[in-house]
Amino acid sequence: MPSAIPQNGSALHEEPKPWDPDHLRTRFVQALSEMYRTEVPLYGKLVDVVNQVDTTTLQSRGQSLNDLPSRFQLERHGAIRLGTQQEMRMISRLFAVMGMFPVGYYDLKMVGFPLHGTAFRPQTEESLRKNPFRVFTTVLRPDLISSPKVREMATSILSTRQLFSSRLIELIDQAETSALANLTAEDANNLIIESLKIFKWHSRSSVPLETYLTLKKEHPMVADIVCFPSAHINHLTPRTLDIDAVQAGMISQGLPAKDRIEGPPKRKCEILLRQTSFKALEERVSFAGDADHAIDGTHTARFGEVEQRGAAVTRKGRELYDALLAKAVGRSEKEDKDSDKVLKEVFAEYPDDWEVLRKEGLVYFRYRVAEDKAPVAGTHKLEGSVHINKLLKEGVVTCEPITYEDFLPFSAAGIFTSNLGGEKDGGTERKLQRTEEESKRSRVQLEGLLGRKIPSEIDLYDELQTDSVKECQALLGLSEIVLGA
Ligand code: OOG
Ligand code: NI
Repeated sequence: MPSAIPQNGSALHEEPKPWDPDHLRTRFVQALSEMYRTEVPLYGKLVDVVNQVDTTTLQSRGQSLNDLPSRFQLERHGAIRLGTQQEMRMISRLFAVMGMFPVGYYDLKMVGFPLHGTAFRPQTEESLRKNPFRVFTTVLRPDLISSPKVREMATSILSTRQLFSSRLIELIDQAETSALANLTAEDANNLIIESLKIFKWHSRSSVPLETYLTLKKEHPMVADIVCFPSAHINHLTPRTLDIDAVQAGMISQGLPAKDRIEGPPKRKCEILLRQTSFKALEERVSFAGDADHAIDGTHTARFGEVEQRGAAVTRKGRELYDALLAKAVGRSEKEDKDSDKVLKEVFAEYPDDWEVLRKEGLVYFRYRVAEDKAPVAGTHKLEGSVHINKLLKEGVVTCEPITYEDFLPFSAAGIFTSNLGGEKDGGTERKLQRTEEESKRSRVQLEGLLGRKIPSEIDLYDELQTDSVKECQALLGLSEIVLGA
């Protein structure tokens, strides 16, 4: 396994320590990506399409792949669905060893799934710069399964599942308690190998076909979670520079692309996240039959996804996004029009100019003292309290939008739904109305389980922006830099 990731100029050159969390995360995502490529060959094809598109996009800008910040070259996200609270607790301990911590609460009850979860991801600017790999991780909420019989069936099957090998648990214990220095490079290799087992696909179900069908009828997600011995990764998602070109590329190369891109429409100033996928394939599965006779069946779960990431928006920016999205969905349902066209029309209301987005407080920015200005800090004519607009105008400070590192539950639902194999007759889905109050309660439950508060992603972006302003303040020797109106 390669010990160093491809880096561009500014990156580290010394050999990272084997137990460095950022390094472990990078090795892990590389190994996971390799495994998924062999399990789902279409994912390999998708990665090829992304590389072609990005190369072409960069060429048109007079650049090559090597000019991209290193994080781009290995950037991915994945998703897993867990069955029990114990599994969630243990995965959070494993991810912490790889420098990934819960960010954001996602109540998927709002989109009709008996699940809730969080994104495990790096939180610091430095770790994100090295490798922002994140895993959208959900856990089943048996209380949301409407049939008592199915609920009992699901919990009893899950109660005997062992996702984590004893070697892995031992390594996690050690990483948490002893000085990391005591762990060797070989231990690190084992951690990766043992971790992959959690995410690996098993074509042999742990239940009889009849049980699978009962669970699937209740909700396909429940069957996907309960009937297999692992928490197979259900997709892996590379980042691209031009998702419209990847969508077209998938279609022209015969990949079963979903018909539309989720998220905001194409814009000059990309915000949040745009995603599309190729549809999950029907895979052969053998189910436990009578007297050791396996019965053949199929399961639809695993797919490949691609995303284009834009800027992180403020609370105000998010409210505007949610409101416009709801309006667009409502209009295209009512008017039965091409939803992409409606989306574009409705989003004309969302400013599409960085300067306006910044001044209106819709997007978060990372501020920096301009390179040639830092040495003269303190000697320039500015003192006391200065407005950021003045510093930007005079070229003392520069800014760039902060990248959105998280997820969008409505987009997730769009992707989920196109990958469920069309099952919609379940008992659970229709009943999942949720209230804000309930959502708060379930969030607290998940936090209790993880033993820590789940920060809101927006608060983290706010902090990054504020820290960058403070850094400028200190470098320029100002008492205050004023943001906002
Ligand atoms: C999670 C889907 C969420 C995304 O990109 O929005 C996600 C799942 O399918 O379990 O990965
Ligand atoms: Ni995804």
